[in-house]
Amino acid sequence: MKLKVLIIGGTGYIGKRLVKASLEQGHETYVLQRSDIGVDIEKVQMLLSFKKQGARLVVGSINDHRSLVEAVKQVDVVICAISGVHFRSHQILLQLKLVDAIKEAGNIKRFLPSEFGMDPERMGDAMEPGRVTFDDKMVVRKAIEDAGIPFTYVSANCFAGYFVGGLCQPGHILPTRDSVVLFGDGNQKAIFVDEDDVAAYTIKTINDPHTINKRIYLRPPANILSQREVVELWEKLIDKQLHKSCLSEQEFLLMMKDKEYAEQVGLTHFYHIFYEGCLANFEIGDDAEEASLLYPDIKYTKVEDYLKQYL
Ligand code: NDP
Ligand code: GFR
Repeated sequence: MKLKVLIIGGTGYIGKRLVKASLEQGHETYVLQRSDIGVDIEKVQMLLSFKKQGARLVVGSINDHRSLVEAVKQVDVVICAISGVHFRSHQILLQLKLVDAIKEAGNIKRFLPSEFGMDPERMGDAMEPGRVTFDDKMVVRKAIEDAGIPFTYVSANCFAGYFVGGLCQPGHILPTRDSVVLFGDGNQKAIFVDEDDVAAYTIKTINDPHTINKRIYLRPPANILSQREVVELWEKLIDKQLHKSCLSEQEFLLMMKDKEYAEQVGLTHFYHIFYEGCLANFEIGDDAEEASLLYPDIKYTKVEDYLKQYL
């Protein structure tokens, strides 16, 4: 069934892929054009290109309640892909204004808040300062559920661009041909998803009754890999062995101490993923779904193929 879909944060890293996937899957796609856009030429050019591809631009601002209510009234589904990196300003909490607008409009069949990572409900014991990401996302979830808004939460695991590109090394998004530092023995399983597949799976969920008021985990089976396995796939492609060193948990925590706050946030995410294995160390319960099982028609990109672009 074709829906009317509004994407907030549509010119962002995952947002632009959500716009593309929504158009590709045949939905009437609306993109918020923020009235306070200023002289951001890249953003304006991207919005104009969305329009050329058939999207409708809706002028509004997350800080202007009336404009949000008017925008939401035009659609069936709202997806938010607002940034998660500006922790100090708690950007994620701007979504509380969106929840208010959706509640007032009263017509929304499904709201997908900006998650697309680790399941914040499972990160209650996360380390400072990275826990801010999960605490803020849980505040938004509570507001959604208190307002009785139908939702789907997408836990996308690791975006391949951030994690596969750099062979799971913080500060790197291009693969080395020399040496690599492994987290511990490098054998903790993680899960990697091409961002285009994150978007395709996300759009598949919006009119699927199986996913209403559910968490959806993206676990494409070929991409449930350890850091060591990612490195080995790269070594095979370049036909060369990398020099490998192992960073113990203690050394990692010590190294993290003298880093800037913002860098520590990302580093703690790496810690939970690659020392604790938080993405793959649990079974998906009956109260959740797994996307690659729900949507086998999505031919997802395997990590071994994703890496070829870096040759
Ligand atoms: P971006 O940093 O690309 O920002 C997305 C959008 O946020 C921007 O395009 C902009 O919307 C909007 N935005 C930024 N500042 C403001 C503001 N002050 N007021 C209103 N809107 C604002 O986001 P990402 O795509 O990197 O992150 C989206 C989600 O994905 C987050 O929840 C993040 O935690 C998660 N994520 C997960 C990763 C993973 O590996 N699993 C990796 C990276 C992110 P507009 O387009 O309207 O200008
Ligand atoms: C996997 O789940 C998540 C991942 C999540 O729930 C929230 C955020 C992330 C990303 C962040 C995106 O901003 O994990 C780390 C961070 C990306 C990042 C990559 C941060 C610091 C780095 O040095 C880095 O190196 C590739």
